[in-house]
This record gives sequence, C-alpha cells and structure tokens, in this order.
Amino acid sequence: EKMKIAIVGVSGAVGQEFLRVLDERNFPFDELVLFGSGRSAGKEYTFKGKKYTVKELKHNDDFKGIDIAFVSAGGSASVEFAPTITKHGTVMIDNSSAFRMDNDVPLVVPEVNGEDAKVRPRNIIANPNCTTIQLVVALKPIEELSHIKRVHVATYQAASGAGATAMDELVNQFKQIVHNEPVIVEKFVAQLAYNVIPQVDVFTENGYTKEEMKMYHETRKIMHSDVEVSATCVRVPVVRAHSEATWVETEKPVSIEDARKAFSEGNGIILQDNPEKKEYPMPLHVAGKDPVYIGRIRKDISNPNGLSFWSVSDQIKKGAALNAVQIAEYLIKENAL
Ligand code: 2RA
Repeated sequence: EKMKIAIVGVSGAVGQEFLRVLDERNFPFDELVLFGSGRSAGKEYTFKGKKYTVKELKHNDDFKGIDIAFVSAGGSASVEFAPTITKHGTVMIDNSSAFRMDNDVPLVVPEVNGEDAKVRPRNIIANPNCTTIQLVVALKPIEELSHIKRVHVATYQAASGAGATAMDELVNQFKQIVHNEPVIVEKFVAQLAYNVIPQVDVFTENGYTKEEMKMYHETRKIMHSDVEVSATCVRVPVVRAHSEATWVETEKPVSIEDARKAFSEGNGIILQDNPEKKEYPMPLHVAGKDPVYIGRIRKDISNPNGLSFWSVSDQIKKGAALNAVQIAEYLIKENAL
C-alpha cells in the first residue's frame, strides 16, 4: 500500500540532508509532505523532479495518512508537536534530544539495537545524538568480543553540529581573517577559526556539559549496558564531520588482531588503519560519506584490558539524517511499521 512520508524542519541542515539521503537511497515512498515553521512555509523545493511547497506545521490533521515523519526542527517543536504528529498513527523519528531518555521511547542505531524500534508505545523513535551514534557503531563489534566496562572519549566536533549558520560562521571567519575584516562570532562562545572550544552545549552540575552527559546516558540505553562513559566534547574548526579518540576497557583482554577483524566486519564501519602509509580517517575526507571510519587501533599501553582507536563520521549524515532514514528502512524490512 502507498507509503506517505513527511519531513518536519526541511529547511534546516538536517532537513536538507533528509532529502539528499532519501534520494541517494531511493527510499520507497509514494508521497512526500514538507513541513516547516511559519518562516519557511511557502518555500519551494524541487525533489526528484517534483516541486514541493513547505506547509506550516500546525496542530491540525495534516499528519493523517502519513506513515513516517522525519523530524528535525528543534527540541521545543518536537515536544509541542509530537501529539499532533503521532495521533493518527504516524511513526515520528525524532532527531531532537527531547524524548531520548524516556523509558517508553526507543533510542535506536540500526547497526546496534534496531530491534528496539519495534516497541514504540508513543509512536516515537528517538534518533541519538551524533557523537553517540558514531561511538556505539564503533563499540558494537568490540562489545561482541568482550563486554565493555568503561569508555573514555574525547570528541573533535564539527561546526555543523550547531547548524547551517554555524558552518557558515566558521567558513566566513577564515575569509574575514584573510581580508583583515572583523571576525564575526555569534554561534560559538569564541572565534572557532584557528581555535578549539572545550564546550558543546551547556554545563551541568557535575562539570560535564549536556553533550558529554548525552554520551554517558544514551550509550548505556542503546547498548543495554552498565558501561561507564566519560567524555570530553570539544568544538574544532572543521565543517561537517566529527572525530572521536576512544579508549575502551573490556572485561577480558582483546587482541589487536581480533579487534581489527571485528571492526573490519562491523556493520556501518570502514576500517582505515595503515599508519605506515598515513592511512587513517580524517574529517576532510569523510564529509558526505555514510560509514563510520575507524583507524589508529592499538592496545592501550596503560591498561592490559584496554583498546584505543580513532573514528570519524559525517555529523549531518550518519550523525543525523542517514541514521533516521536507516531506522525507517529497518522498520520496512522487518515489516514493523
Ligand atoms: C553538536 N551534537 O555537535 C551537537 C548537536 N548536534 O552541536
């Protein structure tokens, strides 16, 4: 029967990426409806040779007959409109952090816990934070070798995580500097060009930022694990791919050979690990690609049960739009819509 989908927040960086991903993957839909804020309403987008006009998101019956809504319009819009989006049975795949830690909302990375998407009492499936998605895709194959007890991770996060205007701010700062013009700083607490900023999102009472606590709580939920996660999340002058330096401690020691084999066979992972040939993942090369790239794999010299590795993944794609579309593909494949 006809598959009708919606994109809510189509004008944003992730909204635009949904269109690219749906096209690239030839997602099986028959009808598409685009929703946006009052500001975006009326805008036109041409998609697969057809013109679509953005409808203003309102509390009405616009979602009747829509099977799946991909939502990336900010946390407050997700909270306000979840009942309206889901009341006719539409499955809401939500990119915001609003519902991620609710017990009755599955938090899903298809390569890790796709099954969880089948139990969704509120018709809401939460898409994890980009840094968490990238981490758990990498952790999954190691977890299957030996239970991971502890993770330390340092992130090197692209400007794209703060939205399209933040990407522009970074690119423009380099130009302003070259032309000796005043450097405009609006989206971040300080100039990002030629700098790094050790804060993503706001600080919480334990000195960790919300971004860092997302990596703790979301990883435990997705992996159904008591794994301890300590993160330091840093913004770096890169446009759209996040990098993560990760140290894991497993219950039993894992050999390098087993780890490399596990990563190379891991779902959604490309192993890029040949340091002698300077082959390791770099954000400049990973931008726009689907997989999580992993390299710099080594035994942790500080811990006999420790492994250390480096991963890079596109924040707007696997970190947001691609993961959400893969959740929908999973539900279709499993006939679980
Ligand atoms: C960031 N992960 O990178 C956060 C939100 N996308 O800013």
